[in-house]
This record gives sequence, C-alpha cells and structure tokens, in this order.
Amino acid sequence: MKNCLSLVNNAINNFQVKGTPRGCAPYGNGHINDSFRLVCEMEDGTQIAYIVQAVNQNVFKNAREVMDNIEKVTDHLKKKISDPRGVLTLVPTYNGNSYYVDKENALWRVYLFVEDSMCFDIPEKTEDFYECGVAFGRFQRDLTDFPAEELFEVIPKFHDTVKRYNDFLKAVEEDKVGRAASVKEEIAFIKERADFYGVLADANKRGELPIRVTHNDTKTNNTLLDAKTHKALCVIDLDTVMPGYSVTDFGDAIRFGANTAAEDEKDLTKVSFDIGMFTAFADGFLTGCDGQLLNSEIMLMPEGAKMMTIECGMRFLTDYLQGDTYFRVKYPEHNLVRCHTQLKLVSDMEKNWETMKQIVSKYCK
Ligand code: ADP
Ligand code: GN1
Ligand code: MG
Repeated sequence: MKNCLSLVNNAINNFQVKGTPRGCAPYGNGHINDSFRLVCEMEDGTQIAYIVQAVNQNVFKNAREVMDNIEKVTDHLKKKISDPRGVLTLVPTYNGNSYYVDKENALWRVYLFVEDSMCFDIPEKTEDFYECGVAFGRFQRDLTDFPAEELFEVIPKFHDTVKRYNDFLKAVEEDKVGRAASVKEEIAFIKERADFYGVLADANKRGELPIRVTHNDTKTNNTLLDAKTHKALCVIDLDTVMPGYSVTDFGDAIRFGANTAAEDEKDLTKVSFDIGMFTAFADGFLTGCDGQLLNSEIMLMPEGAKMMTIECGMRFLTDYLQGDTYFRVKYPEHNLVRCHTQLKLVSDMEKNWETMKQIVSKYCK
C-alpha cells in the first residue's frame, strides 16, 4: 500500500480530524474522485479512520455547490436516521466549512469512515443486491419531503438522454481522434434506438413521472452494507444528488448490478442481463421506497433500466470518440470495451422486456 500521507497532509491539517495521522492509502474503485483512507491514532492508542477525497473539478465545475447539496441532504437524512453509520458525516474545517481549496485549486473534503462496512464492486448474490436496493429505496423515501428545487443541478442535464444522444451525434460528426470509422456497428446500434431516448421526458410531461430528489450514480459500490450481516447501511457518493426521476436511480443500479460480468469485461460471452438480480433489486428498492412511488413510475422501471444502460453505453462511446477525456481509462480501448458491455446488456433487456414489465407490475397498488 502506497503511503500518501505527504500528499493529503497539507489538506487534512485544515480539517477537524482527531488524533495523529499514521497512515494513508488510495481507497475504493471510483472513476471520478481521488479517495484515500486516512488512519489517525488517538492518545489512548485507539484508531479513527477517515475518507479524504479530492473532488474532480473537471467533472464537477461547481464543486462548492456540490458540497452545498451534500450538506443539505445529509442534514435532512440525519433528522430521520439515528444510526451514525446510516448517513455520511462530513468533518468540518477549522473555519466550519465542509471543504478546503488548496493552492493548486484542488477541493478537498473529509468524511468519517463508516466502520465495519463493505461495498460490492460487483454484487454476486441476489440477497446482497436486494440490500443495495433497500439502501437506495430508503434514500428515496427519506428524501421524499425534501424540496428537490433547493438542490443545485451540479451537472446540468446529467441524465437527459436526448441531450446525451445529441452530444454523441456531435462526437461522431466531429470524429476528433479519428476513431469513428472503427465503431460503425456501435454507432448504428445507438442510432437505431433514437425513438426511445425521449420516453421518460414524455412521461414526465404527462404527469406520470414526477421530479424527485435522486442520487444519479446508483452503482452498488455507492452503498455501504454492514460487513458482518450484509444489511443495508448507508448511501454514499452524494456528488450527483440532484432533481431527477426515481426510475433512473433504479435503472442505473440495474445497469451495473444485474450484469453477470464487470462493466469493463472484455469477453462479451460473460456479459448478460441477469433477470434474477433485476427481480431482487426491484424488490429491495420498492421495499425501501415504502409506498412512495406512483404506479406509473413503477411501470416505467424497465424503461429506466434500459435508458440508463444505453445512455451509459453512448457516454462511453462519446468519450472514446473524443479521446478519453472524461472517464478514467487504464488502456486505450477501455471506454470502447465498457460501451460493448452496455450495448450487450441493452440487447438482453430487449429480449426480457415482457418479463421485466410483469415483475414490476406485481408491485402496483
Ligand atoms: P467516486 O465518486 O470516485 O466513486 P466515492 O465517494 O464513491 O467516490 O468513494 C469511493 C469508494 O470509497 C467507495 O466506493 C467506498 O468503497 C469508499 N468510501 C467512500 N466513502 C466512504 C465512507 N464514508 N466510509 C467507508 N468507505 C467509504
Ligand atoms: C462514474 O464516480 P463513479 O465511478 O461512481 C459516472 C457515472 C457513470 C459511471 C460508470 C459523475 O461514476 O455517471 O455511470 O462512472 N459519474 C459521473 O461507471 O459522471
Ligand atoms: Mg462512487
């Protein structure tokens, strides 16, 4: 483990962290921020751990507003959740702020490390995925009475798939790094489904899909489960909390967790849509939501799943076409490999469409 105390030292000196810093290492598998686990030693020899993060200001142009949203949401959740491990806790700076901007203009924040917790980069059991669903469902339930319009739209039109599609078309047209000719099939696959991209916005206009407070990045590694019992504990990674649709939160989780392989699996024979995992997550999510969703929203959950999957596929391909400037890549074809897994999942979902609709219909009141 690389000790990166010197890297974070300057930043953490500004925060009300307790004890003496003893060790620090990169932590987790996020694509966006730089996260470190910092361990401090108290005078009595006990240890206290923190998550120290440098927020990616390339992605989050309004990092201060991101922090403002996180403060509002965690304050609201703390009124409802008594378990200290059930909500993220920001450690303030000595000035009482929730973040610190260093000389290089990096924005730092510190959370208490949620002890005895774990998260799944890829959930294997339906029971575990169910618990992730419970966590995101409760998050939805507990924020139902929070006025969504008070939240800053930190990445405007983040899950506006029509806009994402137009951005994709522009990237194809511009072909900045000369890759378009090599991905004709993928481009055609995305273009063939152009009629689909507006269905959630249309349902919203008809009053069937209300704007709510949503998380917008509902991968399983953004929920913490109890390390021993694997019961839902806490929703993390609140950077993209914004007004949005419940079904996109549901759908993004399915896109990620109902895949039988990793998001960047190269062997597509390993990648398929697992309907058992879909069922488990739907059950957990709707249990957690506790009756807050309209029947019309419940019936749009399959659309949410397909929308988030094809949207993510086109985002990966867009980034590939633009020369990999957004998502962190480990090798030149990484974004293309990710795109392929998403498109394979979309095809599988289309084959399972009627079953998906039947499964969610059982939850309508
Ligand atoms: P990113 O936006 O880069 O995904 P996250 O906020 O999700 O960043 O953090 C990355 C990882 O760090 C998470 O997947 C989780 O494993 C871990 N993590 C983040 N916050 C905490 C916390 N407060 N307690 C324990 N682990 C955490
Ligand atoms: C990014 O931060 P992380 O790794 O949880 C991305 C999501 C994508 C996801 C794909 C702010 O999430 O929208 O679905 O990668 N977050 C942002 O893995 O763009
Ligand atoms: Mg994350």
